[in-house]
Amino acid sequence: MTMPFDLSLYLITDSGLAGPRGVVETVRQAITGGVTLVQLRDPDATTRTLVDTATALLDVLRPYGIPLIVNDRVDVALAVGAEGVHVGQSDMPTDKVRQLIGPDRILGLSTSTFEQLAGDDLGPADYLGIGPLFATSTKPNASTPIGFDGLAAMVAKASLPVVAIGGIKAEHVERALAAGADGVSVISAIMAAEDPARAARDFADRIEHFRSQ
Ligand code: 3NM
Repeated sequence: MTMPFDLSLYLITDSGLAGPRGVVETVRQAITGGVTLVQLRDPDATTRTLVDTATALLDVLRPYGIPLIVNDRVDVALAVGAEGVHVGQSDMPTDKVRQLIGPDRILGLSTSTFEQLAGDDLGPADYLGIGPLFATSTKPNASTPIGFDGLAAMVAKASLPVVAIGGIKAEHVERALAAGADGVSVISAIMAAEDPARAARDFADRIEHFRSQ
């Protein structure tokens, strides 16, 4: 059984956008604003840097009980004892990832088409990232944006919890959740914010407000 996790406000790291403040310090600040899940993502980093950053992130996240998900790198996740792995369509197939990480760790999968939503890869996954909701410069090779209507249509077909991703700002929270997403996944709007705690709190407040209605 996969350990419990909360997709509500899912922060993904970006070392470039964090700038001189650094990824670990940015995450440290952001979690005080209400982040519920953190993914270490740095496709260009060396393995050593990933291991060091993941270890430092675990030190920051563990006292809050916030799980750490490692993007793509199953080996790094296992080496540091992270709580999960997130893979894309061209990464390791989810059945192989599940074999390696065992039944308890969290496994996420990125999907951007209806065809992918119907694929065998969903079976071993615990949640889906669906996007991009909007065009984003953070992932230049992302697919065509799906918008709120596309998100709603895809969520309706999804058999797993969904986190929306791509170009999401705080003002999009209500419509993303109204489209059926279980949460929002954010890079630039928090990682590049002057005040990551305040930026995260803006998201978290809107999520709470939406759910209290
Ligand atoms: N994956 P920002 S969009 C990492 O559509 C990533 O699968 C996407 O960054 C997908 O919040 C994206 O700065 C980048 O737009 C999201």
